[in-house]
Amino acid sequence: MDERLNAIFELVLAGQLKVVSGKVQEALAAGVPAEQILREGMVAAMAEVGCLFEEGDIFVPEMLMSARAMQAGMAVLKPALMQAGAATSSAGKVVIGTVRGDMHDIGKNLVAIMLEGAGFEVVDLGVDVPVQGFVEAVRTHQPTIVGISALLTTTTPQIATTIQGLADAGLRDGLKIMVGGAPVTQEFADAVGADGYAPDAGAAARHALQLAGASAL
Ligand code: B1M
Repeated sequence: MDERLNAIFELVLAGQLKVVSGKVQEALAAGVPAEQILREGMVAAMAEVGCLFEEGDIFVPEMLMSARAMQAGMAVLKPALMQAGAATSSAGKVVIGTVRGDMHDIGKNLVAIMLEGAGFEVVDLGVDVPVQGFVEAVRTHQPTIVGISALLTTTTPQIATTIQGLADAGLRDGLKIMVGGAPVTQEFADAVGADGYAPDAGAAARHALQLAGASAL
């Protein structure tokens, strides 16, 4: 691995919030593509953090430090990632959030960045969003797409509850729903009646463009 990417990987892994931004900036200035920094430096480090946590080698505070370091790096990468999408016209509006009971937002934030890069106006509801939060946001913002994220096996059922809540509120017709998050699969998305599923942020932006195109027909 490129030594700059390796340094970013190690800094995110060690939760070195203060130095990671500078290293990401250096890598960008040296011509390393933003997408590669994200994938090989930062996302790979978070996957390693997950493994270490699972094995009991690190605990929640360390996981949180790594998450903060990743977010600091993402802030530096954001303009370059959005430029890679290079949208010129508005693709529509997306309301996005992480479900009730779930505090994970790094993946959702990345999806939001890529959606903005693809030309969507994004209304980010944050984390721990109750069904009623999605319902009210759809009433207020009238989006083309609702994006629902969940990272825990214990919170994925909330995706189904949220989709049902939108239907019960009479908001499901004409609304496209896209779901994602590490434990979410295409099979799960089909089973809960979502219109779309994406395994990562880049795929989410491409899929959202397809869904918005279909909804405009
Ligand atoms: Co948590 N956590 N965590 N955690 N955490 C996981 C998810 C876990 C897999 C770690 C592990 O054990 N290996 C595990 C879940 C196990 C399970 O459910 N099967 C876990 C656990 C157990 C927990 C706690 C319960 C720990 C505890 O307290 N004992 C606790 C729960 C808190 C809660 O939510 N109620 C907890 C807490 C935390 C922190 C707060 C410390 C922190 C989150 C900080 C934050 O997000 N601001 C944290 C972190 C950092 C992780 C890991 C290490 C990294 C997650 C991440 O950011 N990945 C994670 C391990 C792992 O994922 N391997 C873990 C990087 C990110 C870019 O990927 O989020 O997958 P991801 O997003 C991707 C795709 O999934 C997809 O695109 C994204 C970008 O490519 N995607 C979408 C996501 N949303 C999408 C939406 C879409 C489309 C695609 O459409 C709308």
